[in-house]
Amino acid sequence: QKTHGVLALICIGFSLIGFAQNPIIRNQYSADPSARVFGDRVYVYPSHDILAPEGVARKDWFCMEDYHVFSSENLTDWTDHGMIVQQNKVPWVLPNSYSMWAPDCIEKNGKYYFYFPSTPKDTVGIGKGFTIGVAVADTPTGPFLPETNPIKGVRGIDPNVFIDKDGQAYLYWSSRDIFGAKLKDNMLELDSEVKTLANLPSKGLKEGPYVFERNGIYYMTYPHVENKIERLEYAISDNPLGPFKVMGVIMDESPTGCWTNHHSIIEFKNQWYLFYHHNDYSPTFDKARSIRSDSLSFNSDGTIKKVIPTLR
Ligand code: FUB
Repeated sequence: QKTHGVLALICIGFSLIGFAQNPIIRNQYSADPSARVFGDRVYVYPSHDILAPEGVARKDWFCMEDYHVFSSENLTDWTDHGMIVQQNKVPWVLPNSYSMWAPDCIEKNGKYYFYFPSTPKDTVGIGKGFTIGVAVADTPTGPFLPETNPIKGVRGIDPNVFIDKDGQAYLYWSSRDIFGAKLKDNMLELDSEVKTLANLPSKGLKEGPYVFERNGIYYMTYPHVENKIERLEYAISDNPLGPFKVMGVIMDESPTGCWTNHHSIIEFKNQWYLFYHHNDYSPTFDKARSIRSDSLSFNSDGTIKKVIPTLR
């Protein structure tokens, strides 16, 4: 009796501080969650993993043809607002390339800018590989109108956008190293030289940068692979483009073998959260992933306490 009472109290406590039930999206595979607070809701823009359709996409690889957006007011009940961008409706994306990888979305002056990487039709000036484009909307759930061309000067995956307190926006992305540049006010063009961010690990940075600011500290957070599986780590700086100082681990490698992890970090109703992914619904195939969320907290010196993933 007493034990049940204690358990009930622990559960109520967990729900008050916002431990979500994991995985948080249960109607489809999802990965690479970019969470954002817009108004009084959290919106999540993930990749949408699907199983490769026979004959048109590589069976054993990542396969994505579109993006959905989800939102919640309590981090427990999630609404799927439906598809917002589809590969064959983006003028610059190579049709049926199934490579709509990790996106991000941000609000500026009442417009919502959705950044996503994919394989371009026209590889002149880009070469083989990915580039990054933008779709723009008047609300967080769309309709999003894709730009005709990708952003000039960007080659790589996993866009992340950060807007500083002075209104300056920065775009980050990966292509072995992590790169960053200022964005123009229109949020559609680079406004500076591309910088390779300094003093991050020299090996094992493949993807997934995510920048946020707290108490004047700029946190560059990223997955880092040393032994096949990605570990979420972070570095700090007093400038959004670095140089950075590597600080430590946010989340250890998955013990069950999902080799990618990709995350975002937000503050919502005075609590910080880490969004990330795992392959909960597809334990034997780690390209069909599911997004998760757990509380995250800081030590008094601004360092991040390691997050231990919660079970379902
Ligand atoms: O989802 C495809 C790729 O896997 C992402 O772009 C990476 O961050 C990794 O999660």
